[in-house]
Amino acid sequence: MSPVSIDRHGAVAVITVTNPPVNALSQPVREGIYSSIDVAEKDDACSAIVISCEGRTFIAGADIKEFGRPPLEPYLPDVVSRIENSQKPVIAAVHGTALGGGLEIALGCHYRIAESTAALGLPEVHLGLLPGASGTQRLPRLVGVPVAMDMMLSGKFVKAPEALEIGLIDRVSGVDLLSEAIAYADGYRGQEPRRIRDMDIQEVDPSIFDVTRKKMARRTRGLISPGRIVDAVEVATNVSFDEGCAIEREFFLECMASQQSAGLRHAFFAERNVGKVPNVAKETRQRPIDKIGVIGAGTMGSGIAYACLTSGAEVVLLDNDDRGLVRGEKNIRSLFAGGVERGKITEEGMKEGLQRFKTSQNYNALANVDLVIEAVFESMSIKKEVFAALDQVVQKGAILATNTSTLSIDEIAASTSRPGDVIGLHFFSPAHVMRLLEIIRGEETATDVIATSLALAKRLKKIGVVVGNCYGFVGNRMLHTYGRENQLLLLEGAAPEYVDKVLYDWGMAMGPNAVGDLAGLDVGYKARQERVDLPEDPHFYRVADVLVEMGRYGQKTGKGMYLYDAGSRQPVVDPEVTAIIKTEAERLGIKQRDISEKEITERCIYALVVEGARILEDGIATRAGDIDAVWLNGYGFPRYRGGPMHYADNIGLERVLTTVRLFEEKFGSMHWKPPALLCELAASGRKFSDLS
Ligand code: T1G
Repeated sequence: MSPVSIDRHGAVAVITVTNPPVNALSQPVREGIYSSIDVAEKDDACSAIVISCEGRTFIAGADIKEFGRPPLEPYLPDVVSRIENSQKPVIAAVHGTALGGGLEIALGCHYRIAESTAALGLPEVHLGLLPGASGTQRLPRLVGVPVAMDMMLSGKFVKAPEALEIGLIDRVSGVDLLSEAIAYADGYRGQEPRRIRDMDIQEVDPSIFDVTRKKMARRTRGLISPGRIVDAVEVATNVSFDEGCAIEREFFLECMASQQSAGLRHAFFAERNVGKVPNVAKETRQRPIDKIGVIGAGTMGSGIAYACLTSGAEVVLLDNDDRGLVRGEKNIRSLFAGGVERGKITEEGMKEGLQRFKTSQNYNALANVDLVIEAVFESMSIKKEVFAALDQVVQKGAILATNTSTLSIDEIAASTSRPGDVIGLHFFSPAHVMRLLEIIRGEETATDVIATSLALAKRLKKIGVVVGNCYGFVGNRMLHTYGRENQLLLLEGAAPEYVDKVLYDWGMAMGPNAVGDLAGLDVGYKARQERVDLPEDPHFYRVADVLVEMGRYGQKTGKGMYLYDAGSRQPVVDPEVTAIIKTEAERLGIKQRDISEKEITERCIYALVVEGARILEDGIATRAGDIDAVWLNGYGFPRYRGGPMHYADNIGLERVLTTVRLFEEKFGSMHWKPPALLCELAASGRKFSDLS
């Protein structure tokens, strides 16, 4: 049965797309729209046409699931042209989000009417693409070059009222979109349809294209499609519409074939698959999470409290130190003020949010909350005390969550009489910004507590990844190996600034040494002191340990791996650190040498892949894509590379294994013994992505 139907309302034919969940333009949808236009044109009783959608949204784009496979006719540009060449006026009735190919379908229509809550956009750039159904040629004609380029380069969704202002739509509907669209279409009966392809592009200063390229270069370093978007729009100002469409097609196919687009498309689906947790059915009843208690008013606690407040929850922030509590409240108020300044929230929203916010120094204030998130000092004994106290005070059925970044959930749960209600909610700093939320299930964590935690992540607009309970869970367990290789490379002769530059140029948001100084070298140091399972390796994190023991914690002390001028976060190379590393290497009998960029990249990134494979073997992550989602959203891994596991799949696991074996020979089996899973997949020519 076709996902596209057509019926007539008076003299207006209504073409309806029904292809849940988002009316994506799969081949049957494209075929259905194309043939329905034919039918409507042949119907003498029809004088105008409406294209509308069932369900929660207008067409949200091409069907991304079809990408990477041989394209099937009718191709989307041809469907859009078919609409535009209709002799009868075609009106797009937009609700929800008209995105990508969906907006291009609407641009092929002669007029556009949208609900006031609708949004429209061309977010292809987030998939390493550019609009591929003539959007780069029609949009500038309709809204002008600057607005069109901004929409396509940012991928932003434009809300209906603004869309009306810029001329992207012609009308904002009232409550009944479809009947208004039919009446609106009826008003155009007999008139020559207005085709965007016939519009001229508003004159622009040609320098706008190079200015835009320069402005974008830093933000989109290494990406292909943003540049191609600018090229396509520049072409639109110089050649005919048809020539422009042909050039756009070339650019589109080039981007579609790129590993960057494959990586970004993998990221898109990986972040949507994280919510599919074995033995946690989608329909699992959730517990309420409207009243949230946060314990610990430090940077993390106040950031978590702010994130919960902006999600609409009531929040009580608790701290046993009154000055700490004052600082926490002050931080929350300044976060709200910052949000208003940046236009993220309104003054009204801030006022309303602060009305839902309370502070207390008494656990009784948490008696009736639905969820407690503990964010106190990373010490097991302190956390156990906190949870024992919560167990006495908080109402039955409430969820008791810890924001620990490495400690055992089971051990913390054991300090309560209700381990089923205990879960890990590992936020990443800054908690109100970083999208990742690691949800750590304990041995006894109840299914509905996991389901509710996933719902909380969605409500906080975070990527909630359910992971198992082990030291460091997924992200930090892997970060430990990445940091280990960085530290060893320093001893072996690679300067901190060299390692950082190589990995930054490779795509990481920041080099590991700059990250260490930012987070505080003392944080990792304390965590290592608490560990009982560290390998007997005198080289292990030696440089970081020596610096911390010298009081060099990083930015917070003005020096760490680098020097920092007062008030500056700009790392400055410190010759003293070079000397410290050299002395330490000599003491350990390590002969320093020149190290290639390739070795630095492979040792740091393959360390992640090896640990990721071990995490899959241990069942700590459900699927390789979950590990990618963690590293893309919590650790600044370059999104266009899809995450460490996708990157390894792209390299080919046989090649990865060969290099890992070389490292094992050179550096020993303690860190580089190839995981059985990696050997198995490499031997059978499979990928990590074949596992899930
Ligand atoms: N194709 C296939 N599946 C899609 C999809 C798409 N375009 N968009 C969403 N889904 C699935 C998604 O995988 C999930 O599936 C379910 O829908 C709900 O999604 C030629 C080339 C529309 C704002 O980039 O931004 O058109 O997990 O969890 O939070 O120029 O989905 O339930 O099985 O995200 O309410 C351009 C991508 C494509 C829009 C809804 N369009 N989608 O958000 O739900 S390229 C996009 C979104 C293109 C043309 C080019 C969001 C949303 P499952 P969800 P949501």
